Amino acid sequence: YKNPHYASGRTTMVHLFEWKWDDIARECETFLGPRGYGGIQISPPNENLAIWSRQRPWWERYQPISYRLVTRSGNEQQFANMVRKCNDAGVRIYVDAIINHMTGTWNENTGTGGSTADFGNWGYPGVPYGRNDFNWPHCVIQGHDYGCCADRVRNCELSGLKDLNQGNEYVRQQIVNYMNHLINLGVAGFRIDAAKHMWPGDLRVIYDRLHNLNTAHGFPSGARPYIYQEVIDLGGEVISRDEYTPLAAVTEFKFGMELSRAFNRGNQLRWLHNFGPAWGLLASGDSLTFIDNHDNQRGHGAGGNILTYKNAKQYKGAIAFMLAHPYGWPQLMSSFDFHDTEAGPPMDSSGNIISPSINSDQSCGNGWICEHRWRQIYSMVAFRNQAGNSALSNWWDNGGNQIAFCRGNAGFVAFNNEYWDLNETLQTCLPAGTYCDVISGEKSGSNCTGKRVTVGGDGRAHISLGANEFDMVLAIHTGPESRL
Ligand code: LAG
Ligand code: CA
Repeated sequence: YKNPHYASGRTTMVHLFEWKWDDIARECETFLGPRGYGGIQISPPNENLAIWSRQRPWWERYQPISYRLVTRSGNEQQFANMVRKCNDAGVRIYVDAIINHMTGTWNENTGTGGSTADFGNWGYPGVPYGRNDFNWPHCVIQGHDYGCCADRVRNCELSGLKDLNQGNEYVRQQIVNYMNHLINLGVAGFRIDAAKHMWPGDLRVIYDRLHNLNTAHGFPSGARPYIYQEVIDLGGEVISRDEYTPLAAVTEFKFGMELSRAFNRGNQLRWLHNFGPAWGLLASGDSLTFIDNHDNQRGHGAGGNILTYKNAKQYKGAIAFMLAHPYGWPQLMSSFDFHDTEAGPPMDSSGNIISPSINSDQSCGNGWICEHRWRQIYSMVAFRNQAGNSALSNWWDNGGNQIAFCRGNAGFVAFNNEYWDLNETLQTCLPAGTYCDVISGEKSGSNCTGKRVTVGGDGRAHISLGANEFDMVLAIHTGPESRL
């Protein structure tokens, strides 16, 4: 369950938060496939409660009302078409699976596909679920439960969301049927929402009943789905991420927290020389890594001081470090613009999501940020693909906030997070030649639109990164995007 089954040479996925299936299909063919992206985490595809009383917030999608594939992102036919087109473009689809709970209690009770719920009787006829399928006696998780009481964290309600009993054989089978339906449609794996709130033993039973990935979508025979479990473990709680790594991969929230701190100048970049398990992070192969996610970019979930698109120079620095560094399996965030932390995606007055528009410089409009279309970000995806599994070498730092390192003989990256310029002759480990920096610009025919770096026969090159430049990173590599 720890292999993402990317198409060969691909390494990185992006969370297209609240995107519609038709838009994702097009994005796979026109951008993500050609640019070397490996996969996409999509928003939950199963029917959710439509919460008009709160202006259709983004979080209504975390309140399932049935397992029918009908949401604001599209219907089952559009879903199937998306998965087919993305797999054909070499881009895998990973589903955000909400299997811990159903909805909370609201005055309105109609789902995005027309299903209803009878909250007072724990009734979800669209599945169907009834009273016996939920944990009993009814209780709600309190803050202090996280420090003492694993059974309450797993058997009581998370934010008042009706808590399914995954120990119940009927419930298990409904969940397995839902996930297998998605596997049959060609998805490559799952994010397990709120995994901390379910018993590892129950999850193991569910995972082991999942089908192999669909060979008609290009997966090798016998391939198991990639599973990354959302467990927020920053230490100090009774439930640990280590209870979940024997099952499958786990989201490593410490990763983005530490890199956000460092690139926010709360810690010197030089200390990153041994970033990884020495910092208390999970083993690399167990670790789904990211800077921000849909929760902590808006202060939900673990919250904290996390870098986002709103702090672009520091954010692009942290993302470049994530993608240049060999640790973990990286995931990028692709956001819609928000000011109100509860607001849903760009939508019209009927609640329909408005598609992103694409500007002439490849960036997005209509309220979509599309970080994955920022040159400094997609260029580092290509860098990571080129670096493959080569080791980090030739670490250099100035004793403070200027660092540089190589990835084998395939890539070189430098960072300047000081208030003064970086001007050094450094070992790049690359073959002699001329390279375009893929951060300040890109290769255009036989020219560079940004900086040009000349590597000598000894692998050394003069590197300059001004403190006041638009970006704090310089990156060159042996792929066709950089080598002249
Ligand atoms: C998650 N991971 O464990 C998701 O990443 C996170 O986005 C989900 O919370 C949560 N677990 C449940 O799947 C989000 C919002 C919550 C929201 C919840 C359900 O962060 O704020 O709760 O989705 O929509 C909302 C209200 C609560 C209310 C609850 C139940 O904010 O006040 O009690 O709905 O009606
Ligand atoms: Ca639970």
